Amino acid sequence: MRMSPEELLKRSFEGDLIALSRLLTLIEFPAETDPEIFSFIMRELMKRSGNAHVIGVTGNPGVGKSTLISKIISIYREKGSRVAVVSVDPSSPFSKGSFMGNRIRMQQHSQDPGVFIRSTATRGAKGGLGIGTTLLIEAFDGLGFDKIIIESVGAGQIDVDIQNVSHTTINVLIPGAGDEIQLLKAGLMEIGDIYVVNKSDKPEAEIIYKQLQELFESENIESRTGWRPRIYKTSAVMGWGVEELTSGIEDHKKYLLENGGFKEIIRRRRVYSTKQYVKYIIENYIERYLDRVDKDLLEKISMGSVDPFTASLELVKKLITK
Ligand SMILES: Nc1nc2c(ncn2[C@@H]2O[C@H](COP(=O)(O)OP(=O)(O)OP(=O)(O)O)[C@@H](O)[C@H]2O)c(=O)[nH]1
Ligand SMILES: [Mg+2]
Repeated sequence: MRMSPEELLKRSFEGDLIALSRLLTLIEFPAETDPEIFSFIMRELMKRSGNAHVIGVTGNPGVGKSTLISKIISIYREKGSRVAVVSVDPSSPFSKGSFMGNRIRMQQHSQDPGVFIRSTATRGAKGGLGIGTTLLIEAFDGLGFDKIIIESVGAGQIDVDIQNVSHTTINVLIPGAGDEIQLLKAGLMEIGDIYVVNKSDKPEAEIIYKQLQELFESENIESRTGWRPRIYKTSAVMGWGVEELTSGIEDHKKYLLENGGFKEIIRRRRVYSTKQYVKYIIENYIERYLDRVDKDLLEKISMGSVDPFTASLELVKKLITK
């Protein structure tokens, strides 16, 4: 059955799961929808968006992000907040397990109408987020979710992408994360708002916790919003320290609300999202154009009778005059 856009929105606002899934798929793949319908739907959602607290959780594969998020969800649910999770699957052959793992670790919330978990693939996009992530955030925000948690695999660093869309960025480390500490010390790593030493049921956790503490005390490090990063110790499996962590996340939200950072981050997210789409559309256009490059020129390039730079200038000139 096809639903009109009005019907789709109405049912999604009522919490109908089928309508909601359909709406989110439509938003994730905008090129497959009539542009007018798309902009109507987004307009309706964005009339209501701008209130959700976006929390980015990043960290190496297996540090316990999903397990931790599941515990954080429980605490927010006790407070009556509605929670959406966007779990970003890096879609690499090495991460097949991640996609399923994320769902399994958060399964206890699957029957709760106040929790919605959505997986999205990066589909080869650079950085840690898929192109659709920013619009999914906008949609969940407009649908009235209070907390939107993004799970993204960072390769040892907080990727810039997650900082561009999140109010609060959490970097999860585990015992033995010496490399990350080195990167932080060398100033080669973006500074997150909150650092979590997870798996602190292991005694070695104390070492990295102390190292982080020393580093942040000595260097007077601030995150990009002028906030002094906090460090928490948790054991996601045991449920230790998650209450404290969650109240730290709320302190950070309060900090942003008091100094105007909260709205500013939403504005920045929207500009960032637009730029990402412009690049995405142009890149796709160029890919299609390059697939149709004339055979003669390709032959000359591959035989070496024209150098790659000169050939590329010619191709760009042709593309622009088209
Ligand atoms: N000992 C211990 N193990 C934990 C803790 N938290 C998570 N784990 C285990 O670590 C493994 C990975 O946990 P996940 O929550 O899937 O980790 P993740 O960071 O989401 O993993 P990816 O999504 O694959 O990157 C699982 O076997 C968890 O049970 C913890 O606090 N202590
Ligand atoms: Mg996970």
